[in-house]
Amino acid sequence: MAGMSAPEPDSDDRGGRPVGRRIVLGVLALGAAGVALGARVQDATDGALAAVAANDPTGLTGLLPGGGGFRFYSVADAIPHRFPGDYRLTVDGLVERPATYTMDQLAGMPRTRLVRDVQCVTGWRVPQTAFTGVLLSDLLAAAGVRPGATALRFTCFDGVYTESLTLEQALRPDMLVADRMRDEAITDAHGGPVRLYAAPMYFYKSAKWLSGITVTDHVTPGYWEERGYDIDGWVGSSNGRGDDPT
Ligand SMILES: Nc1nc2c(c(=O)[nH]1)N[C@H]1C(S)=C(S)[C@@H](COP(=O)(O)O)O[C@H]1N2
Ligand SMILES: [Mo]
Repeated sequence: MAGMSAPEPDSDDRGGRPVGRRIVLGVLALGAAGVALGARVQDATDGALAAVAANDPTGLTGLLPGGGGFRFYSVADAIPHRFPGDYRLTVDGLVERPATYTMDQLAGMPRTRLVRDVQCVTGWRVPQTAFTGVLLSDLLAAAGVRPGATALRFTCFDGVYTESLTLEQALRPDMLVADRMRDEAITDAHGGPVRLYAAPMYFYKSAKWLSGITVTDHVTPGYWEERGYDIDGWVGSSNGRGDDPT
């Protein structure tokens, strides 16, 4: 990782997840009698997690680290929430037709479902995870990319996180603006109602709580890229890792 000392995108010892941790512990205390709570809650067995989830009217077990193999992560202090009816995605910058999309409008566009391994740059992997949504290339075609455009900048309604892609990367058929994950609405914790899903790249590229796409004439490094991670986050050939890009 280029020898840098930045905090890792998923380290548990940063200050950025107190709310998530408190909720997780609360949920476990509520329903998981018999689960030995070690320092790492993700060590809880799948069976125990399933038992908790079955008795969880709040749905908050979706936040459990290790639930389905995912680790919840956010650099913001809290999990932002947006009701689907209030959600808007703006597309602007170097385009002929700037636009604002509602969830219904996104749902009405051509849909793509991708099933790939989710791979975090810190090593955890979730095999064969389905994401469904609208191809970035379709949104760009609708907007009409103007000459001189070379990159995209993504902003999030957590107010903190940003991401980037080159225009060439964004036009690939495996770059999605996703509104479904594992064939369900994306939960708040996983970046719902809409997140980016950059399938061929490490998961830090997949900005959660996506609110804006701005087409630009230069790449603006994203949140973790400012902190030392590769801008071109290809699984297997970036960040000094050799993961199998399945
Ligand atoms: N807005 C936002 N998007 C984000 C992050 C974040 O902190 N904030 N973390 C990234 C990282 S490092 C990973 S591994 C994934 C985690 O997604 P998950 O919480 O759905 O597992 O989201 C990525 N997108
Ligand atoms: Mo990550």
